[in-house]
Amino acid sequence: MTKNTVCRLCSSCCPVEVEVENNRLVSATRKSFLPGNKQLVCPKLASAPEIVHSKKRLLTPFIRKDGALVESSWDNALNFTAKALLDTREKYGASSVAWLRGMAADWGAPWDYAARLMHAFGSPNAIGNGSVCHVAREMAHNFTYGAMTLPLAKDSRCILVWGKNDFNTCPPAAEAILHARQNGAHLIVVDPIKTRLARMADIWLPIKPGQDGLLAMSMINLILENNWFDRDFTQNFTIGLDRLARAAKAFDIESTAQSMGLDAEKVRQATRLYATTKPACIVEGNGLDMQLATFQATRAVCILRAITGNLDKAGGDFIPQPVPANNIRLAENIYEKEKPITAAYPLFSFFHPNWGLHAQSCLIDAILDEKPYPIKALVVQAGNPLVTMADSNRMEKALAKLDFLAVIDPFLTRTAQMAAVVLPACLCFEKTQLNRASMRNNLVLLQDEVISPVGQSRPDWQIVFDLAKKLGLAEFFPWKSVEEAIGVQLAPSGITVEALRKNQQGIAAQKVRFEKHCQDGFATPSGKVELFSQRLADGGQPGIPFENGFGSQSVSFEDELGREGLLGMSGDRTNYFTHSQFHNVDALAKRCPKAQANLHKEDAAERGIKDGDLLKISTPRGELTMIAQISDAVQKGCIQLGWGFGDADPKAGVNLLTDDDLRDPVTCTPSARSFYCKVERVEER
Ligand SMILES: Nc1nc2c(c(=O)[nH]1)N[C@H]1C(S)=C(S)[C@@H](COP(=O)(O)OP(=O)(O)OC[C@H]3O[C@@H](n4cnc5c(=O)[nH]c(N)nc54)[C@H](O)[C@@H]3O)O[C@H]1N2
Ligand SMILES: Nc1nc2c(c(=O)[nH]1)N[C@H]1C(S)=C(S)[C@@H](COP(=O)(O)OP(=O)(O)OC[C@H]3O[C@@H](n4cnc5c(=O)[nH]c(N)nc54)[C@H](O)[C@@H]3O)O[C@H]1N2
Ligand code: SF4
Ligand SMILES: [Mo]
Repeated sequence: MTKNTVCRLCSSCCPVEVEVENNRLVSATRKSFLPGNKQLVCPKLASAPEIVHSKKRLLTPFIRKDGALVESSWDNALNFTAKALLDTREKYGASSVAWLRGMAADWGAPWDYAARLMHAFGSPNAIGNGSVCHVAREMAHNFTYGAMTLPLAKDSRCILVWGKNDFNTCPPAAEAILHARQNGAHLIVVDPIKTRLARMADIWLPIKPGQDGLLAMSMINLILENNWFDRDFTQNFTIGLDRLARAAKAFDIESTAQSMGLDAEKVRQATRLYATTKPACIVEGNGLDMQLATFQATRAVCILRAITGNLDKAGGDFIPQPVPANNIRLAENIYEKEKPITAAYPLFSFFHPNWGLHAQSCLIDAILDEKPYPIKALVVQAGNPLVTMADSNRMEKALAKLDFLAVIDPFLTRTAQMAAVVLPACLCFEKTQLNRASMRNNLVLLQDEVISPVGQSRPDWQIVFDLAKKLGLAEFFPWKSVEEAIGVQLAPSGITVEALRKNQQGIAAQKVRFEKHCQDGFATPSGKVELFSQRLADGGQPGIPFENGFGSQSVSFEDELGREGLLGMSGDRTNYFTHSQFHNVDALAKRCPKAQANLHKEDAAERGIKDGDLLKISTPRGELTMIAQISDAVQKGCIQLGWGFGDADPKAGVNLLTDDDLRDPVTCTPSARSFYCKVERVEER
């Protein structure tokens, strides 16, 4: 039987059609606007049946007894968890209990339920991982023009891809770029790695990692000095142009090119092409995340969109039209009563009504250093922080120090192996939930249950509702089914679950409108695009990006290892895996069985390294081993370290090397993406 749902095996949230036989997933196909022979294939989706029906799935809850995890009934496991959380509240107060969600729960309403549960329990500390991902960038957009733009690449004439690798990480976005390219659109790529997109670009700017703020400010300067900006739009709809122009003068391309490792003339060409082709859009990605100046660098990129007049135009950068929905968190009440552990990052913590708290490194501070106060019990939902959070050794100490750890996951991850209770969660095809990714802009799609839960696993929503009952909080979860809860959330849109099941392509909530600012202004305090932000200045941050200079430190361990070391980069996200996930799936693992370190032939020769040698790579935080591969995609001086292998191979986790001490002052982002490291050969192939 053919059914429709949304795949959530990675954060791309693709609408898919699946074949189901006898309650087993048989195959799954991504829906695409391209004809079949031009569509990109997602290997993870192709392996969905193997992932879902894997022998490694957790089929029952587990409780730790005499040091070992033993099978348990749901009732016992939930009672055990509830008792631990209630005892902790009794002893140390409700705020000493925290909930951490990983990326498999973002864009998902189940995360709203977990936050609601924590708030009802009395703790403000429902924490997400957005400081290393999308939310830090979303804040920069928000502070510039009131919303995070969506690049309309498919209809664009010039696409500037900035730190995004869509062929591997988001096939629908890659298809949009391919389509535009076939229609003659220009393509510019800013990426230290020669990705597939970089190979097909008109201009590739192989920037040195962590220098994006320099490049964006240099481009702003070039655009203003050469009059390549949109005078009408800038005059009518922005504030702070003169101050921006003054600040940008410090970023003259002749003086910045060398630090970025770029050719000044090429930057000039790229800037001119981007600024003078209309409409143009910027597709930005995780390459801008995990930097010590993530916030300001992203804001500078946002300003490029504004001064070139591409905001909210067809083929430009669209200001989304979110679907109206009820916010079911209880946050307003809780933050007034209880300061969250992320309070040192107030601008980031409270900038958005839905996103909640994302300065995730604060959680580790609170466990280990008991600052601003101790966290004693933790529930981890849909994340594997032991592998994915910066500085794994520090993370491991923190997890070991907790009085209580519960993990909600479909698999026994390394994080789950440290837990007192493990609750088996369903994967995306086994549950119905609202998927908020499409709801950011107009469309409601139902992620619908297409097979029933594997083993005794339960959907996240049900685990939260059941735990609420055990905690005496049933009154906050009066809904008898997830459909009823979704009905409450969607009420303001007038869209119902019933209607969504009938309209499997989704339901649009409103008519698409361009250039909404002409009528409505922008959703910022001034109603304009804030090149200068008084809100930031009032919060003690530069009102114009890099107004006080670029700063001397942009990557970790430069002082310690900058001379002898190579610049380590966390990558590549291959399209076989999602972070630490699916390395346990044979069909995918055999495509890429071992973590590889890709490096330039000259760096390899200097160190006597050949293809296939075993390398030891170290920083002051720790060391790992990977297999050397000489690659023409990597610049001299850099080494690209395979990402996400730390669950399958504890010795190959990139975060063994990363630092969590230095952070972006606005978003608490550590530099987990780029860091100097020492590279040695330990064994010949
Ligand atoms: N297959 C797969 N798909 C995924 C995921 C996955 O793990 N696997 N993860 C999902 C998630 S949570 C996310 S956030 C997205 C991320 O998806 P993307 O945004 O595409 O992120 P990455 O592939 O990590 O990095 C994008 C590019 O940034 C480049 N880069 C690295 N450092 C820098 C830098 O300093 N400056 C610039 N300009 N570029 C740099 C990298 O070389 C890479 O080509 O993918 C999602 N989709
Ligand atoms: N050095 C470095 N660090 C990074 C990154 C990097 O590129 N370099 N990337 C960063 C980014 S962008 C992100 S988003 C984070 C990702 O960090 P995590 O969220 O920790 O990443 P995953 O390894 O994908 O872990 C997701 C977990 O959720 C489980 N899961 C899957 N589906 C479900 C579900 O429906 N319900 C539940 N309860 N569990 C489910 C999976 O089995 C898996 O264990 O890592 C960040 N850390
Ligand atoms: S890219 Fe693949 S794994 Fe990710 S949501 Fe889309 S179909 Fe699923
Ligand atoms: Mo992410």
